[in-house]
Amino acid sequence: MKRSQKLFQHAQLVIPGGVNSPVRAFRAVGGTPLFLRRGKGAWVWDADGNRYIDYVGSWGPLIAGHAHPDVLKAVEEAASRGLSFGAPTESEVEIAALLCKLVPSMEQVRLVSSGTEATMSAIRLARGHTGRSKILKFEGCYHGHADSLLVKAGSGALTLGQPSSAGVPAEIAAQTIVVDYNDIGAVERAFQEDGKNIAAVIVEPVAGNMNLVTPRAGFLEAMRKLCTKHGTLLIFDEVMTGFRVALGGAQALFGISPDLTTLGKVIGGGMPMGAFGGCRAIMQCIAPLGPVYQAGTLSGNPIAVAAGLATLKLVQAAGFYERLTATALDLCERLTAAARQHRVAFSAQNVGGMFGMYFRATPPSTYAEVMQCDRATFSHFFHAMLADGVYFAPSAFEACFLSAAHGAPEVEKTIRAAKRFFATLNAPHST
Ligand code: KE4
Repeated sequence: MKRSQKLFQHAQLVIPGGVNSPVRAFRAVGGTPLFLRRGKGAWVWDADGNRYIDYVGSWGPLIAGHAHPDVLKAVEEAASRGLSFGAPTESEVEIAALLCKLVPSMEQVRLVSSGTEATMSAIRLARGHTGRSKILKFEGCYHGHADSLLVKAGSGALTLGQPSSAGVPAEIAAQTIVVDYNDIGAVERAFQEDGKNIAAVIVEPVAGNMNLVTPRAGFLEAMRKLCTKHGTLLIFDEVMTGFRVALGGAQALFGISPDLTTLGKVIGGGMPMGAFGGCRAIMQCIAPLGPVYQAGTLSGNPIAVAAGLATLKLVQAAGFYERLTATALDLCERLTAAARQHRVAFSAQNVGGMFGMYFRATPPSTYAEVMQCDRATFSHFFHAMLADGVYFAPSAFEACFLSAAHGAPEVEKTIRAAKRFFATLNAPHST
């Protein structure tokens, strides 16, 4: 028996579902989740010593590649001085100043330990600042697992077919208005009905939790105008897109300034880190200055900050995002061409260093279109590629991620494996 299978058997005795985050369980694609043991650059090795090109990258954080020497050196140096103090440290000021410089819509930022903490805190801040209770989110968008946001969520909630979680009181869910992504008319109607009660709109400026769905032209701009008109705070949840689609995130790509931004993943370089920030007038509402309470034992943890600072230094290198985007585009174009060669209904697209693949002739632009994708074929594709040494996200509802360490050899190997799979789909049946 493979070591991953043995480990999974044991894990299921002591951890619910054998995993510490549902999407890792391979429930959407079937089979036994890989237990990974090592990563280096674009590659990971499982508990049986098999190696794979990694297009998950810990769901986005490993944009510099696994075990980057600069990141490891920074972590080792910080760790040698102690792991945590529960007191302010110089490096927290350094990373806060850097985040505000790179994301100019933020005049101040508060560090936390996960994307969920960042969005949960941003929602509470928006409610405290506006005195309003309602929030508006989009079906298929995932903003972590805080109660108010687990309503028609994406990612693992969508993968498991439980978009609205048990355990969220109806009274809390009732404060969350959910409309279709890319449907600005629905947003306008929600504001007409309830605008004065909406504290915040929270949106993934590029959706990455119902697979990758890009905003239609004018969608984000219209939302910005509506929020300004109604005194509602616009929250860009850039936990995934921040430092992933561009140096300044999606807000830099689209030239739109949200009122609050949430960050995570890349800013921790693989260590637990999240952040939320905005203009000073709003951030002053946060304790200890203001009435909106928010706290965390390991917030701004020196080791996580060291990994984040080292990663943020690497992504500021000249041409970093141009190269990352070019590799992602090349991969998507060649996957699409290979599928077309074998008459397979498949499409792929990227935004910066994140990409989506769909067993559908064209990329979806709405949740309904995402649900039309052929999930069964995706599962076959996933396992065929895994057997060929390529590790994609184990769900048709997740985006995939490239690192700076992915290059021509990885793309070539991926395309060869994909061609082998596509060839099996419409192969003439041998009689
Ligand atoms: P975390 O609490 O998992 O650090 O961040 C929550 C979150 C918030 N906002 C966005 C846009 C996110 O994508 C996420 C988390 N993303 C998923 C991947 N789709 C994390 C993977 C997982 O849940 O294991």
